[in-house]
Amino acid sequence: MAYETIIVETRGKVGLITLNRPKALNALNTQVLGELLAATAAFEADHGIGAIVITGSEKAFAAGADIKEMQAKTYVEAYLEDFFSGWEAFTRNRKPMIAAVAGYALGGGCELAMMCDFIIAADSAKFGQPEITLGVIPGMGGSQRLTRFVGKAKAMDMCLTGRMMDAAEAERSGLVSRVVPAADLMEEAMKAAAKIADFSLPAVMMCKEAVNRSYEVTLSEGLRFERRLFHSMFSLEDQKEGMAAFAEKRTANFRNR
Ligand code: CO8
Repeated sequence: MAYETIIVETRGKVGLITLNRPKALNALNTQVLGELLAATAAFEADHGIGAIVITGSEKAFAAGADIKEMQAKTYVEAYLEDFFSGWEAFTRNRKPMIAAVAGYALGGGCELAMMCDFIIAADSAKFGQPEITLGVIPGMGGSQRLTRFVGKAKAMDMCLTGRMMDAAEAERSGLVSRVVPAADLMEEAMKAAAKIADFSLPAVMMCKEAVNRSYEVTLSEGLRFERRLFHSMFSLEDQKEGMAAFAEKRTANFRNR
């Protein structure tokens, strides 16, 4: 597929997607969503890919949903087309996705970053849910995911005032996993992705599934789910290899990666 709003590359076992609408600060429109879904689906189907990195530009990861595209929509249009429900499909990707964020991650941009499995931020990153300034509220999960990640106080503050959080505050608040100098962002994100991609793919995918489950169910159900997955792993060749390699003091040579 020829992409117009994203750049798709493969670096070793890592799939790299760069949002590429520089004139609109990578605003997320219907075309971007369609292309992101197609690109991630292709990486999902490619057994050579073990992790995905999604990034934007130095100035903006993404400055939100495309305001100009949605501005004139009526309620009926938004409802009938279930506007932006496609993002739910994006979150069903099973391989790990890292958001490498520099510059603005606002509105849908912040929400896209939160749909990834973790966020590595450049020290230039700015996160925000400024929808309130447009007379609306977050519509791609911001009110729900941000609250789970940073807690009610910060989420209310961000969503009600529309203020931005810098990278240091985002790290303190648990929104991002690490902050790195802007110049090192891509190297760090690609290194993290390559490391993940070098592990056993079924173990990595089950690990992602288990952590995500903790957001959906009670602790006892989550623990049960984790244990069932854990038990099932004793059927993996990679479990035998990983544990044998430890005992033999050598590097594991996982078959499924
Ligand atoms: N949508 C469309 N175009 C945008 C967007 C956007 N979100 N953000 C920036 N642009 C465009 C600008 O219009 C401008 O275009 P042009 O050159 O043609 O005028 C170009 O990008 C550059 O932007 P600026 O000149 O504004 O650049 P600045 O450096 O001065 O400012 C900012 C950068 C602060 C990021 C500023 O662009 C800004 O405030 N952008 C909007 C941020 C925002 O409000 N985002 C939230 C959008 S709403 C949203 O995401 C809701 C998601 C849920 C919807 C789900 C529905 C079901």
